[in-house]
Amino acid sequence: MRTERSLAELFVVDPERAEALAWGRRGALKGASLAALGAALGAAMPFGSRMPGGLLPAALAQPAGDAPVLRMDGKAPLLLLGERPLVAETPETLLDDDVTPADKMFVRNNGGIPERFAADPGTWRFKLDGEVNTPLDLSLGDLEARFEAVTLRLQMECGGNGRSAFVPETRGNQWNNGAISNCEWTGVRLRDMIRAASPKDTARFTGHFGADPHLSGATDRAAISRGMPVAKAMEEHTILATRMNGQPIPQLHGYPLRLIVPGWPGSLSQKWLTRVTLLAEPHRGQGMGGTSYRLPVRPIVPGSQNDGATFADMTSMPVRSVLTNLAHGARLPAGTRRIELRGHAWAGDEEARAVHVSVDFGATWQEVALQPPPNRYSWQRWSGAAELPSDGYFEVWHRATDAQGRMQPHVAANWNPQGYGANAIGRAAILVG
Ligand SMILES: Nc1nc2c(c(=O)[nH]1)N[C@H]1C(S)=C(S)[C@@H](COP(=O)(O)O)O[C@H]1N2
Ligand SMILES: [Mo]
Repeated sequence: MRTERSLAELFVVDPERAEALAWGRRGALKGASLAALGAALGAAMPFGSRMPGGLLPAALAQPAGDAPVLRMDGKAPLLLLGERPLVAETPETLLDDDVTPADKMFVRNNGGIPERFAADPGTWRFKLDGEVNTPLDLSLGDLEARFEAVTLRLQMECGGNGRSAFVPETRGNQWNNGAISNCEWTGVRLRDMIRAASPKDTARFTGHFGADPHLSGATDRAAISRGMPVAKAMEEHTILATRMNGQPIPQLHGYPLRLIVPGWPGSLSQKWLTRVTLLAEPHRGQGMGGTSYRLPVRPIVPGSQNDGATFADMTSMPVRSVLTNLAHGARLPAGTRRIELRGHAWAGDEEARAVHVSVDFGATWQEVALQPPPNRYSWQRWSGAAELPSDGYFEVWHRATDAQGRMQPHVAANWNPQGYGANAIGRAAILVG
């Protein structure tokens, strides 16, 4: 079969270039993808004639399951991306629940974990200060007694989710699509607290502070300290959470108090929250300015140097989908002619409006069922099925569209030095027979 031959040539002649040409997965070939390629070469590609020129099969381009695994009490076997600070991503097939259980929640730390507070939430204080007439200094009891509690399912996604798709490679954790969670959070609205503090007219931005130590041990440096425009802080879904999935927040995820800023980069959702300050100018904390959580307003040359001075802060995360019932690299029994497909879709501040799937390299797409979110900022369940004409190598492509009509693009777009906002179409390679 012609496609198989050109595939083999592509691999033998120049695998690195082949990868770069294709869908943007870079890096050396790993064991599992070699095995998958071998399988793919041995298999018929029923839709091989529809494969766009220059496209590399996902079996080759995306390593499957060869990352080190997190082994930690209370956590599922997540993919370990870094140990110091601790960073781990959730494989898409572990994201099947509508509400993400604590053990399956991805981990992104920038500093250490403040163990010292785990034993004594009674001494925890939260301060709201800065451009306000009446600063607040509250215990957790005060906070829960004074302000109304709300419970919401909220997506929380790392600004760098999908980063590994950028070509050339960008700085930072090489996330696939698993830096996303959708937990049920209980807490009080930040806006109620801001109102109680009587903000001044000059209060236009926030700055967030947590108790986690800087990795260097320096006490005058924050592991991360980001901020946002007050308009986002005043949204009714921006909350200070004390409970997650009906339980105290796990220590690793911010116990006893954490900010949740749904739809925007996860870095705004400060864990181990001790203070929010209101500011007249954008906050200048760790993770603000330059190329941090900022995107080019006009595209820059991929791989070029840039200080980010003309970039804009990331706000809403872009539309994305995950496939949760079928793993990339799955092998299905010979004779399988119909596959059930399901997952979640979300779109930052927007709702997802549609999800489409394709099993013939994007030549044809079919729309699948998409549920409305149970509340704004929750991800949405999608489900459907696809028919396969025969045994062989297939790719399941899934592509979400947001309420503005924006779709996941074919490749990670708007390259930026720290690799934010990559939301390319999802592709899972499967082998039938
Ligand atoms: N105090 C503190 N808050 C933090 C971080 C951190 O390192 N320290 N990391 C942020 C980033 S970059 C992300 S993506 C999310 C990750 O939350 P999780 O580890 O609970 O999944 O927390 C955010 N809040
Ligand atoms: Mo993040």
